Amino acid sequence: MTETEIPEDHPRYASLVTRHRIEAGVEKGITSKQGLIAQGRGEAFDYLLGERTLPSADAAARAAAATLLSAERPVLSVNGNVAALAPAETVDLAEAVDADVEVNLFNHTDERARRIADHLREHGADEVKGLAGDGEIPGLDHARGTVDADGIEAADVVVVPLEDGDRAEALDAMGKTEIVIDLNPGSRSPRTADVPIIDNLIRAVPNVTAHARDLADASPATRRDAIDSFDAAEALAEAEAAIRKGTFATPDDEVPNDEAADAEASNADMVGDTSAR
Ligand code: PTJ
Repeated sequence: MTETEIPEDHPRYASLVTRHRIEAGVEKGITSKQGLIAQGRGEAFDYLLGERTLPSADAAARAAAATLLSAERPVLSVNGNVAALAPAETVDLAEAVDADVEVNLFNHTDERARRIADHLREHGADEVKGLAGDGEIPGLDHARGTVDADGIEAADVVVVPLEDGDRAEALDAMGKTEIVIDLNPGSRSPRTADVPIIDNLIRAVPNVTAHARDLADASPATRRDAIDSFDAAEALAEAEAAIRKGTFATPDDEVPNDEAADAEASNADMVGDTSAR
């Protein structure tokens, strides 16, 4: 069954389309085989979250939009999963916030980087960085630390969806403001982020774009408020509470505040010990 053959009224339509995009990404040579495993992991968390955008993830998306609009040199980092799942949506976001797009791979090969750049151009990108590889993220081995000198190395704000924890920490050590999109609130990357968006990439990227369009003509004070009123620790705790509630969650369920507080206080077990991630 191809993507277009999936019946739109199927109860798990979005999830099935997502799987097809990742499969097609592997077949096209833009997504790594490990990307399939990462997708399965993300899907499990999304299922437990009720496959919906939590209010705290929406607030994070708004804070992310305001942060990007206020940045001097914002960059959107694109890996093999992002390229397969949301190429046009990533290009739209880059346009909305005037950001560069840079291919940045965990399992780097020149061939895959070139294919991803071509794929992004097919989806409307004018310029794609990440092929020069003349910069570095200090503290990481060569392949994982290679970036463009006038891209991620020079950026003040970086969006890193589905990022590896080591690289998220290394970018943080460089003083970057990091916006991480990841479905696992216990993962090191969102815990390192200034703005963690605990949501599926396919919902989060268009949502940040929508907030950016809404905030485009807003006053500096309104943008500042979107950033300052967002609390990263609370957002992580709300997502964790929703996951603890698990498969009983429905799209209309609210996560009561006391559950979010309990989750923050106990910070244990299911998504708790993040030291090895
Ligand atoms: O293309 P490359 O070489 O750069 O590799 C990219 C992957 C994603 C394979 C690589 O970075 C990797 O192995 O990532 P991890 O360590 O498996 O982490 C992936 C994280 O993304 C996990 O925390 C997943 O829960 C999360 N995730 C997976 N799919 C999605 C997601 N988060 C948001 N939206 C998704 N669709």
